[in-house]
Amino acid sequence: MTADTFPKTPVSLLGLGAMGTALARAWLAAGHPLTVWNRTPARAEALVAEGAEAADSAAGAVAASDLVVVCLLDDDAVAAALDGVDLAGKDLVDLTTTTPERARARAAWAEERGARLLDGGIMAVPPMVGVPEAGGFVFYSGSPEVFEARREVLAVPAGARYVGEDPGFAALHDIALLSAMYGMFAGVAHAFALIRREDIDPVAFAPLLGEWIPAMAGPAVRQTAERLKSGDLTTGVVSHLAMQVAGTPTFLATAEGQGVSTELLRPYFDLMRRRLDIGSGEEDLTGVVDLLLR
Ligand code: FVH
Repeated sequence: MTADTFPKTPVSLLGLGAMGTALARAWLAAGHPLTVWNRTPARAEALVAEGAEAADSAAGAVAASDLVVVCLLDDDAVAAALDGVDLAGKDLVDLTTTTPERARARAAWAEERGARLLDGGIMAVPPMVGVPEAGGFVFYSGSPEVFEARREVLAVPAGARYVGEDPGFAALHDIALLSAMYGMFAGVAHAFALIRREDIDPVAFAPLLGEWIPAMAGPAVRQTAERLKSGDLTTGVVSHLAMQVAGTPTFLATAEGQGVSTELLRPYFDLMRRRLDIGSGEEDLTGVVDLLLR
């Protein structure tokens, strides 16, 4: 039997929004028998034409396969869709974005109903799904048995990365990476605002920014992790905290001069100043991390 003729795992998928539809197409393209359900049934029509079975209820979709994937707007939608549905014996994979606390509660809820839960955090946008070279992936946490048993089918839409038995860890990794992304988006917005009123072509400016961010981010992420682990915030520092804090008035003055709000910059600069007040000017910026802990 070759990989092409090996029996494919049946999948039931609840939720046919932008992400659910992309997931569905990836599993259909890989030849997995797919049963779909969506609150608004019309969204299933195109997928039925492509080979999916449409269930007329969430319970019907769940009954159709041992592997049930849920990708809905939020955890309230998951609760609404699965209310009263018999989950006994099912492997439930919840790809809905949620908090670590709610993922843990959902795992306990599933266990009470006789199901094993694997929570997932999708690190991709819909056009990246089913396109391995796009680099998208999904964090998974929760039942290691479900991950091992379902790894192959879960890896069809995007790379599958297991981050631990704690069902909250996939959501935590997801939100941590997305939080860093929003910090990056904030910096990009401020940079474009600075040049906005000048005779500078934003399209010509973009590659400068696009090369600068990864050049700085890679080493900064690695060094921050190493310093957090070792507790050594000063050895080998090339851009000292004291120097960086001394430079902050220049950034604020430039923003003011360009008629740009400093509201995105100030909170971070305030943290740098607070760290300098209680730490050492010879540190790098790692000390800011623990200032955020409450
Ligand atoms: N799209 C993206 O870029 C991101 C990428 C990273 C991961 N997210 C998360 O994926 C979840 C689903 O996102 P989505 O893009 O598919 O979202 P929508 O297109 O808005 O579709 C929402 C689906 O949820 C259904 N739904 C909403 N409320 C309920 C409810 N009370 N009961 C049952 N279903 C519900 C909705 O159904 P309908 O409106 O078509 O009837 C859609 O199927 C999400 O957690 C992202 O954070 C996507």
